[in-house]
Order: sequence, then structure tokens, then C-alpha cells
Amino acid sequence: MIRHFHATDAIDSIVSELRRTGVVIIDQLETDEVISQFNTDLRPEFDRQGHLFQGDFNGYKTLRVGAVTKYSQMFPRLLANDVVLAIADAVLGAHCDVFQVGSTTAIEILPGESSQVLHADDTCYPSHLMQFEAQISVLWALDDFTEENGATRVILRSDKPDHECEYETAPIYKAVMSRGSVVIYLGSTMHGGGANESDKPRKALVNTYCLGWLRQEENQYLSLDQEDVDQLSDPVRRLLGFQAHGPFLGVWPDDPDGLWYKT
Ligand SMILES: O=C(O)CCC(=O)C(=O)O
Repeated sequence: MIRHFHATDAIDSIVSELRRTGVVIIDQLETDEVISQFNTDLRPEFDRQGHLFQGDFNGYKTLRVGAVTKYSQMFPRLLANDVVLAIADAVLGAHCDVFQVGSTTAIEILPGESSQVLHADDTCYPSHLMQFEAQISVLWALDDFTEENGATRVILRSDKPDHECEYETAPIYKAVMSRGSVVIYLGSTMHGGGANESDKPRKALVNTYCLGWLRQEENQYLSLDQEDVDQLSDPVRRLLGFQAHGPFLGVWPDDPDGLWYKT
């Protein structure tokens, strides 16, 4: 079973379950008003460009939008949620000076979509060479996630500890949760979108957070215009990767004041 927590639960106990099973749900982390506004902001983009990313992996009845920062003023609030950042820091902080965003993707699974192939998100890195987790994924429910409408499917690492081993026989659990909740999984956790057997779409936002010395999965420097970046608060801009990692990585010669690098 995927264990559910509340935002007020101790971060240590959430992180300990995340390390043990590879996945946790935190219920009602954001209000209905914020999620409604975010959905309203994203709608035109799902309709305009969502179909462009269809394929065998993403599905043919699924709409996707990347570089989500551009499309909603609510996005920074979701991205930089205190509980999410505390969990990311607990998992990643010991292995880097600062962690950063890996990717930002909104996903709408339409009725009739079949299950996505189970996969681990950290395969964008040579994670088999690493002794620790390179990233976590934080998937926000933008609609209620039910057994029928495509709730994310997950295999617990406590059932099958090594994601390289055969996982076909392990039980699969669905991240059933209400809108405004999040399912958080480690980069090594096997998971995938579920089949949507309902008559309504299922929307989600998935943000990944990775070690600050890794290349980001989604290139924020090319995805975001200067105007987009200028509108962000300093912490959010840094979280999106607009900073050096330590004094020697990602340095920028036009930064005589050292503001690009700040610990
Ligand atoms: O939509 C979901 O529930 C998960 C999607 C996913 O895992 C992916 O596309 O990598």
C-alpha cells in the first residue's frame, strides 16, 4: 500500500517511508482555489500544444505541456511548496550544495488511454553508477485520482528493492488521492500513468528535483525567456537552475558580484 501523510506530519517520518518504499502520498497539500486557477491557466496550452508530445511512451490519448513556469503564476507556489522542498532537501541535500529542478510537465490523460509502461525517471542519468538517489518526482493531482481514471501506478521498492531486477510479478499500487494532493517517488521507483477507463480526463503536474551538479532534464535556459525569468522570485529562479553549483560549476563571467553563486 502507498502510505498517506498530512502536510503537518514530521518530515523525517515522510522521508523515512519514502526511502523504505520509494513512494508516499501527501494529502491536500494545496487548496482547491490554487489548483482551479492553475487548471484554468494551463487549459489553453493543453489544447494548443498538448498533442505534440504523443507517442509510444507518452501515449496517444494523453496531452502534455512542458516548461510549465511560463504558463501560470500559480506554478512557483507549487514548485516551491515548503513541504516538497524539505523532502527534496532531505533526499538530495547530502549529495550536492544545492538541488534544482529537473523538469516541469503537465499531463492530461484522456478517457480511453491505456497504461503507460512502468519506468524509473532517473534513467535519464547513468543512475546505475550512483550509490544514491539522483532525483525525486513530485506529481500533483490536478483532478481527483481514482482507481478508474488513470491514477499513477507504482511498485514499492520494499516489494522489489532493486529497480534493475525483474518487477513484472510485484504488486502494483495506484496513487488514489484527491485533487491538490501529491504523490512523491524516488528517481529509482518504477511507476507509470494508469489507464483512463473513466469518461473524464485526469490532469497532473509532475516536477522533478535533481542534484544541483547534474544536467537538468528540461533545459530551462532555452525554455524560458528573460521576461519569464525576471518575473520570478530569487529563490524560485535559483531552484530552476539559474545559479552556479558551488564556485566552479556553471560559472558565469558576467557575474562580478558573485550573485549567480550564492550558498
Ligand atoms: O501521469 C502519470 O501518472 C505518470 C507519468 C509518468 O510517469 C511519465 O510520463 O514519466
